[in-house]
Amino acid sequence: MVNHAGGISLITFVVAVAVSIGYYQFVYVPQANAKPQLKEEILEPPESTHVDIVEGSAIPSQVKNFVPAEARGTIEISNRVIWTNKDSVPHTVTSDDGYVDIINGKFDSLANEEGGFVMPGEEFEFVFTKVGEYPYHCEPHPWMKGKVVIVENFA
Ligand SMILES: [Cu+2]
Repeated sequence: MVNHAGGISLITFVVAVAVSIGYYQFVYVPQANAKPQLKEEILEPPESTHVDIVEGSAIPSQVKNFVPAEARGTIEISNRVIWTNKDSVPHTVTSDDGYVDIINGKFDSLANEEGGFVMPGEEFEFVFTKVGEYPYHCEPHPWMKGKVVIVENFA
């Protein structure tokens, strides 16, 4: 009698553990790791904000490099920023404070899978999925400084 009851409670215990592990592995963990659901307009904004890296940006005495130095985008509309290197030397677009976007990762052309430097005539693009201010610079030419400001959409 005692043994039989013990057997049932052991089975109950094993089942309960299996259910908890299953819940943790297949329900809790996937939910905890899932990226937040963001609106399509944030992930794929219909418009882009443009910044030029102008000719002569590598010259320390030249005041103009990232133009405009402060680029403004609106979330859900133009929170994708595209930098075009119109200079004759490679540059980078690198966050001052190591900002990591929850969807698009590190705000740094050097962290980009295509290789890092924005070569002459090429573009670098980054989609900011959150309203905020994002100061950045160029790694080899630290006097090149810019800022992206992504503002709320009041439309
Ligand atoms: Cu540069």
